[in-house]
Amino acid sequence: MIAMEQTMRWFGPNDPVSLRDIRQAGCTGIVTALHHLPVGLTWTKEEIRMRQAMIEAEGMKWAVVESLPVHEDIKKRSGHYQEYINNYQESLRNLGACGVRVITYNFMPILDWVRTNLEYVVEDGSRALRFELEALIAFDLYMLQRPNAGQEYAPSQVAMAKAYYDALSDSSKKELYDTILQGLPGSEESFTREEVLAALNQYEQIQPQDLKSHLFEFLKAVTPIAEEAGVVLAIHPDDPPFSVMGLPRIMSTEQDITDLIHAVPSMANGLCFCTGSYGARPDNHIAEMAAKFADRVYFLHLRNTKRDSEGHFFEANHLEGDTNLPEVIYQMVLEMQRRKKSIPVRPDHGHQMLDDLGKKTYPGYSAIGRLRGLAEIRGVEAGIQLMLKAQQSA
Ligand code: DNO
Repeated sequence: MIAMEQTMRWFGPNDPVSLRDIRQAGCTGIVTALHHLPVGLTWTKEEIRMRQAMIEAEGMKWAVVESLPVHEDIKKRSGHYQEYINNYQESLRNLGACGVRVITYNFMPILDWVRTNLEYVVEDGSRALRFELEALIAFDLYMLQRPNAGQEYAPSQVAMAKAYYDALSDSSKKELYDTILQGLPGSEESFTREEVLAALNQYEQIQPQDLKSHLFEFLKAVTPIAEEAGVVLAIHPDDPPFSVMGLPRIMSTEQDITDLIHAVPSMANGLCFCTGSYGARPDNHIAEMAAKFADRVYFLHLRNTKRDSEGHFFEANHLEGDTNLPEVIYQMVLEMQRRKKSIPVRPDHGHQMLDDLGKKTYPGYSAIGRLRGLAEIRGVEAGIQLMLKAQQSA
């Protein structure tokens, strides 16, 4: 029976988790990107092959690109967007020529994922990433001081955020600030207040439907090239799956996925199905979505979240939390048999635990927590396969 291709994300030669570590976790595939190249530049075959050679020297293959980032000009459809689309097309051709076939990207303006606490202590002493709505609102209103932000929140939310902010010590304020403005995962850069305000301001006139149409225009330009090059695109959802700091968000719900496929039916237009991102919304029914869009899932991020009624959530262990991951894995096992092809999966984040508690790691990407997640995922999949085989022979 065809099984999922087990992968982990690797941030490149500076990642404290080595390729050897990932191999020992049982992976055959690597998920990585050319993080050292500025966003928008073409990825040349030479650069791609250099990275591939490092991975292959450790007995694995470069299974998925995460991410081939989309330049802000493309999202805003302004400035040099046409040139950046040309570069993107060229990068797809080069990746295809080198045999790297799954390309993850996202269409979140300015910031990638956002959390307000990177060291939330769970009751077993491990650490997880957490999102507190009032912390984000406090940041927006009292630290960033984004003009007009006050009008976007309900008075009760403002009151909660004010109380939250007033209770913070100076060092906690600084920590909150740094946490939210982390920049992209895998990078150390973060942004200044002025830079963020200027960037946010450029999205002032861009409504969600505008951003959506910019995404569809982008896909209309790149999917024909992807088809020719033999690669598929996999869009990562918004994380968290709702608007932050007034920014438009357009890949958060089941309807968003339906619109995406409807606008650009090419089979090169697919999904990175991230259960942790979609799962932070109570109105997303993850297992049903996995079944409905199974044929478009080209990459699977398995992660769980535990929500509370106030809009906060933290990243729970893979088999705990609000999402039933075995149900999702079951849908993917069925899909792989239909497609007669493996789907790459990675444990998306893990708790910082055991020896890793004393180490400096990329938030969410310490080795041992992900190893636990992957081992659990692998076990669930093996059980499902056994059950299906027994059903078939009955
Ligand atoms: C966070 C990740 C995201 C993801 C990008 C894909 O840990 O899941 O940063 O890599 O959004 O483009």
